[in-house]
Amino acid sequence: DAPSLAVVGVTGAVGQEFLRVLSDRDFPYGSIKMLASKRSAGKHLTFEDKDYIIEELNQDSFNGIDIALFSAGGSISKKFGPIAVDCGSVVVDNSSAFRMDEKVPLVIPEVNPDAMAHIKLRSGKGALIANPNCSTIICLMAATPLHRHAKVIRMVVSTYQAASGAGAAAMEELELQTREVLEGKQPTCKIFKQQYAFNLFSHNASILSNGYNEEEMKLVKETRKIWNNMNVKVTATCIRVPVMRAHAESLNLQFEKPLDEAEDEFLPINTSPMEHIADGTYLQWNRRLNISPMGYISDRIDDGNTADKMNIVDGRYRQRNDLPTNSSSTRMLLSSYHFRETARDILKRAAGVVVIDDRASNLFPTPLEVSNKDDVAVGRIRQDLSQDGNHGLDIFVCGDQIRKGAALNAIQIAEMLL
Ligand code: 11C
Repeated sequence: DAPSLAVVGVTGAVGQEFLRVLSDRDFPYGSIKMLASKRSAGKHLTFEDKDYIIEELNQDSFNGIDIALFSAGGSISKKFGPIAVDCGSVVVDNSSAFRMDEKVPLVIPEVNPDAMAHIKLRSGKGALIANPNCSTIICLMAATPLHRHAKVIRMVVSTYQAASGAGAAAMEELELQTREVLEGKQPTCKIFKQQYAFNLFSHNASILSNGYNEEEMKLVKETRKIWNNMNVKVTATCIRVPVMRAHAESLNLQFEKPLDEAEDEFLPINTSPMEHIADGTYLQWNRRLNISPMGYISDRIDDGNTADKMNIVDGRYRQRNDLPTNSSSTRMLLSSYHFRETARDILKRAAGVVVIDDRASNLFPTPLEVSNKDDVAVGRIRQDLSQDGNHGLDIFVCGDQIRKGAALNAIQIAEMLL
């Protein structure tokens, strides 16, 4: 039967998004407990046409709860996370409280699902799973597919972070300040110490003794843990920009092996695809290939489903069924091709990633474009000219901070538990 859920911090920006994502994804649940602080306790909330009364979080909140989704800040997680675990719940925690705890998996489902493979629902033992920081999730959604191919040895991250990362009150402050400045009034500065509207500033996290702020060090430490690679070199500069809810990040990557950026249209019509893709690395059966329409490979290849086979005849992408239709002969045909693996192809195939990279129109990812969307968008894909031998790449990434950066990632983790 469907799991019983608890949402801790249900009135916050991420708490509210948990509910939207649960509903959007038809997450199966037997019951949901809506938990918040004393301030919100007793208020009513409607979710999927049902009325709920928000309950005050307390020691007994987790009896009978299978999955507890926490987003109420680090101190609440530290206090109540272990209580929920003792009750046998699996806690998916959005705070930084347990991320660097060796015993707690830090998971992005598209990146390191294996890290939580040992955790089971209703095993009699509860467990904690940490959701990474939003900047790390958005960064690694784009960097990991490339890392799998050419191994990232150094990464320079510059962030442009939205108000939502600092919570619903910061979003309200940005809106209020924007109005105030336009009306010629003094902006109200409560959440941030300085004017936010029409400005930007170094991320508000505390500055550490090494000169980095905590947000920057999260990118360093969480990347190492998620990639299970203590040697990857990461440096970051995190900036708060007056954008409502999606973060942008510039990534400069240095690879151990060469990795081309590649042009979209490298397979001309009327020439043998063999010749044009033989210079690359490999084609793996059952992978999605993306080459633009008009004769370029563009279909999804699904093993066992002939209708979706890649059809290339005389260098042209043909309509379905031009190719031998039984699976093994098609497989032989395809395996004779060598597909050139490039950064753009890799990103286009990556789960949870969309490529927006229209150089001709100067159209690339924007925070507005990805707001309220699940996928992380990547563009400005280009070779880093300062590095020799195609060992460097620059990309620009945008992702919805509240969604993939927080609530969606947590609920994908919960889905893996099912
Ligand atoms: C931001 N990522 O955008 C931060 C806030 O470790 O979960 C979230 C801090 C955290 O400001």
